[in-house]
Amino acid sequence: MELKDLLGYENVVIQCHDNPDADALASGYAIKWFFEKNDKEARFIYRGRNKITKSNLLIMLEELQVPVEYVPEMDEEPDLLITVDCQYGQKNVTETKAKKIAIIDHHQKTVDVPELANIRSNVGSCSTVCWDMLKEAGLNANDNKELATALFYGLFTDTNRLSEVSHPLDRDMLDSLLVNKSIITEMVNSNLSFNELQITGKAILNYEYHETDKCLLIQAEECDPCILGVISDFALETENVDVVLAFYESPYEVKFSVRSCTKEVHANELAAFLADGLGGGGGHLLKAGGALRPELLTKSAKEVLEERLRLYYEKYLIIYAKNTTLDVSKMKRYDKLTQSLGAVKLADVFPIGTPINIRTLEGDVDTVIDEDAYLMIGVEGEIYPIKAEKLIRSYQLTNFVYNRVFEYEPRIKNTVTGEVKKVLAYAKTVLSTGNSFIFAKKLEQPVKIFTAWTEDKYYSGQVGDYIVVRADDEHDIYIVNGELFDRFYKPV
Ligand SMILES: [Mn+2]
Repeated sequence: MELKDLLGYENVVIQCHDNPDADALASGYAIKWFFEKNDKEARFIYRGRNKITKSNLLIMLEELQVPVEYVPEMDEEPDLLITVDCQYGQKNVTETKAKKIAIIDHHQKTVDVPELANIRSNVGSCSTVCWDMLKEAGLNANDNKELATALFYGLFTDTNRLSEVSHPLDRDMLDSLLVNKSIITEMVNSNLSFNELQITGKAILNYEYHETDKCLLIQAEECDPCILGVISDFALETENVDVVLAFYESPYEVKFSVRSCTKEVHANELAAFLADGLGGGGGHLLKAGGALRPELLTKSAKEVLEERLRLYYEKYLIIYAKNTTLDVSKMKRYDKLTQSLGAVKLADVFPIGTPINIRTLEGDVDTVIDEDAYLMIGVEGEIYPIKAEKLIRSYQLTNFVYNRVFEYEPRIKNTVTGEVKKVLAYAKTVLSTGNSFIFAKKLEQPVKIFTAWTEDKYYSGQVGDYIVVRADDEHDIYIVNGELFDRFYKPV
């Protein structure tokens, strides 16, 4: 769905979830502004039992002139109701009767999605979704500085002060918004109420320490999710604590934050594992967060999280490739098949000497373009820089166009001028040359492997994936996805 699909309706109401947070307010603000820019009226409302009282939000309403109305009782039945930062039918949004429903959100889908919907579950905030939709509609949020500041603050608060941002679209928005920093500072420093300060203290007093895993489990009362970030960041500083899981349970949601300071646990992987099938989780290696849907839990959130935490720690065998030699007599020998991949000569995109930022789903890389700099697009769509010499050694260059579909098409920014170009227009097909032999076997237990090249970051392999070692280098051990293995290798 695009925003222009919403212009054909007369009586339009935008509604965010009850007890709105900054992201919900910024999102409704953005959509209302879209209607204004198209010379149409739309009301932006929130409902439920409580009027906003949190001081950072009161500052936001006042200083950023958020045009929202509190409407506990609603008589009219609009032609179009757009719910933002929530999904019509969820418990946290008071039901408003309407002839047509549209949904703009970034949470996991929990309802039957109507035809008018844009739900992007992996994006950090609904503000980001709205910002992207405005852009698609030809509008620039920076033309309204209060709105731009509100959108920034929406992402800021929904991702624990940006520490849990992981989607490149969120980073695109952060790069582009012009914000009023002094208002942000003011809101950030009115973030905790005295009540929440107490919740923080009480939660920390009730920690549970799992000594073998050096893991701290902390349950808080229902609170603003940002408190979980405050609690877990602080608790992680304790000696002999490597991982912190802080959470609260409410009838509407279970929210949690994960922090890790050990290279053997990636916070984002643990968060995704905790929420698997019950909600969603993600973030960075060191900081992550997530949510569970209470209606899917058969026991208390605490029991579920404790059990999953234990399973997570029991699950993996850890391998340090540098000091490991696998017994190849128990493995089969394979030859690598020819693969077709993509490559981009960076000097085709911007002139030699240009400092650039390459943005992909996996993260950002900064580099300077030289004659030999290429970008590889791997079989699974992963992007990494490669030098001409290595490229030519292992691949045969062709002049064929390269095409594939990405969840987020990688883009390259000239960091001096700010000009951004997408990579596909410059990509050519390359073919891998065969003749490299490996030994491989299927994993019977999940592993975390620190390869010889990445001593501070591991790759996870699950049962059914393959563990592989190069025939000519016993320490070059890595994991290959089980579903893709047959496409890459043939037995010899
Ligand atoms: Mn949100």
